Amino acid sequence: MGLTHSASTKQGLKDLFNVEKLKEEDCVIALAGNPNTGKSTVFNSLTGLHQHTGNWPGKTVVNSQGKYSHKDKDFIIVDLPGTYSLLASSVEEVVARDFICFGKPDVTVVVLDATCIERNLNLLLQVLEITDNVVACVNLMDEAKSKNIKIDIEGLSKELGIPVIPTTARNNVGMNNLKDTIYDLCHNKIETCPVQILYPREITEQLQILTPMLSSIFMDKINAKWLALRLLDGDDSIINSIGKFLEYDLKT
Ligand SMILES: Nc1nc2c(ncn2[C@@H]2O[C@H](COP(=O)(O)OP(=O)(O)OP(=O)(O)O)[C@@H](O)[C@H]2O)c(=O)[nH]1
Ligand SMILES: [Mg+2]
Repeated sequence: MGLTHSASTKQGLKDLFNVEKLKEEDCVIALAGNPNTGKSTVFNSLTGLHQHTGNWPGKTVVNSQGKYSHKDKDFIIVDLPGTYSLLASSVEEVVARDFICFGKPDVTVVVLDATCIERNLNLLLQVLEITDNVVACVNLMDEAKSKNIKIDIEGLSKELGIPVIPTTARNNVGMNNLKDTIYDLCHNKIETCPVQILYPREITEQLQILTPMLSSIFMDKINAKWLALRLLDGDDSIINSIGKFLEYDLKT
C-alpha cells in the first residue's frame, strides 16, 4: 500500500490530532516532559489566555492547545500529557509519542525538573531518537537554587547537542529566552546535533539491516532508526500507529 497521508500537512494535523493551523507557515510546538515538571505552567506563561482544551481524537486524554506570537510569527503550542517515557505502555505515552512522531511538530520542547534532572533525561533521550528539533527547558530553577543544586547549562547543552534554556516558569523567568530559541529553531537560525546513543553490537548490526529498509519505505515520514528500534523491541503499538497515521500495513 502506498503512503497517501501526511499528518504534518495542515489537513492531516486537523483530522488526526485536532490541531488547526490558521496559516501554512504557523509553527507547531509540542511540549513534553515528565509529570509535574511545570509543563502546563510553561504553556500558560507562553500562551496567556489564548488556549483551549478538548480531548485527543478518540481518546479520553486532555488535549490543551494555545497560541502565541513572537517577533513576526505565530506559534501553536500543544501541551502533551506528562510521561516518563515514550515506550507506549499507557494511553498518555501513546498520545505523546504519536504527536511527536506523526504530528511532526516544528519543535519539541522537553520540560525537565532542575531538581532531578538525571531522572528526566530518559524521556529527553527518547525524544532525541525521534527528532532533532528539540529544546530542553530546565524548569524549577528556583527550587534547584534553594536546594543548592547547580546545573551546568552550557555543559549540558554541549553534551546533548541541543539548546538548553533555564526557566522558573511560575515567575515567568527565562520565557523570552525560550521563545527566542523556539523561534530560531523553527526558522533554521540554529542547528542541533543531538547526542547519538550507542547500542550493543547485536542491536547495532540489526539496525544496520533494518534502518535502510524502513528508510526506503517511509522516506522522511518517520525516523527510520527509531522505528527500527521500536520494531526490534517488539512494540506492537507502533505498528498500529503506522497503520493509522501513515496508512501502511507493516504486518503483511
Ligand atoms: N517553584 C516553582 N514551581 C513551579 C515552577 N513551574 C511550575 N511550578 C509548580 O509546579 C507544580 C506543577 O506544575 P504544572 O505546570 O501543573 O506541571 P505539569 O508538568 O503540567 O504537571 P502534569 O500535567 O500533571 O504532568 C505547580 O504547583 C506549579 O505551580 C517553577 O518554575 N518554580
Ligand atoms: Mg500539565
